[in-house]
Amino acid sequence: KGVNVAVLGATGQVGMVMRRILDERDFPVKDLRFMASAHSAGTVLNWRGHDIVVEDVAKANLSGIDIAIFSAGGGTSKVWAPKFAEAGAYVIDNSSQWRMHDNVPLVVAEVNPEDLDDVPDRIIANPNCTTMACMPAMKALSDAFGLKRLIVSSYQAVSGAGRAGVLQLMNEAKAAIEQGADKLVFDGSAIDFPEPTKVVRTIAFNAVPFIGSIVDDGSEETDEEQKLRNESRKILHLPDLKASCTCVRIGVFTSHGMSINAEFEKDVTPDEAREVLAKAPGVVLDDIPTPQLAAGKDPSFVGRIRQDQAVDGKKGLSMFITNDNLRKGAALNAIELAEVVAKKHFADQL
Ligand code: 11C
Repeated sequence: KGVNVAVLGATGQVGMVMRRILDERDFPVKDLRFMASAHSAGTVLNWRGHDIVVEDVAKANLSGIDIAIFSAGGGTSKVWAPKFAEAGAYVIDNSSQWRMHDNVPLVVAEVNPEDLDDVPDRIIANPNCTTMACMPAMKALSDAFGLKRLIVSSYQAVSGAGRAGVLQLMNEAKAAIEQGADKLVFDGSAIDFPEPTKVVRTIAFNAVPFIGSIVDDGSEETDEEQKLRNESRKILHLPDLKASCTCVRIGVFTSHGMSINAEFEKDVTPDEAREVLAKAPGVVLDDIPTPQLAAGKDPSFVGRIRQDQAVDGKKGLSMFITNDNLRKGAALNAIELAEVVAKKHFADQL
């Protein structure tokens, strides 16, 4: 009994969290295969007491896989998602490669699961972690008050840039502590930091307003900034939603934070918003929601809800949201989508 699952990108940071969550949620696995590029193939990973050898995806036999969960980057996904789908698997992809394709549903499990009713190409996309963090709260508020406009500033963790981002923060923080970090109080160049290896500027004790790459459309936005607008429109079924985002990396290991100014069709007070959010799936209210509070947990923590004083009347709210970018922002939502697919398409195997 159960479904045959493959995880592509199993040795990466998100892959590791996927392996952990498949176990934690007791996903109905019949056979589990781990795959990666040739570089990581041959690694042995333990899952529930069994050693599983990571297969080189280029040499793997793709037949018999029911659900493949990918977290291996857009380039890998572009090549391999259609091949896995052709071999009969439903592919749940964590990269940005397929998110905006018409035939590919882009789904947050508690927000728009109905979009999984039609999966014409057998490829399903998992949203970007910044979008994911905002969606459960924005969906609930939008249903109640009619969301019109979103202005978001992100405070993103280094694990969003992969293990290399984590190591950069570690190495820079160590160098700063060894040299007397508080010299930075009076002189930003007082510490001899190692050359940045992943985040484009020093990230320890710093904030870097640049994530992803500049889009070649004249907007001077980064692709990370555009994802929030484009993905929110698709997930919330609000094609005309006005949205703009400034994405900033900060020296936090895990959990992205989002400062949000949202404008609505109807009047809404902070108390009314809290009442709606208290009932919203995937949302937990907290007075001072911090990334450390969210790291290792599932919900989006929402707090500091205020009337937005820059919007006339009572049609605007300001708030802060934080969510674990590796769990709900990546691995957890992918596995929640796999659970829906398993129930819908492989019910006879469960
Ligand atoms: C970051 N959000 O924090 C990015 C990582 O489109 O899936 C994930 C990028 C994506 O750098």
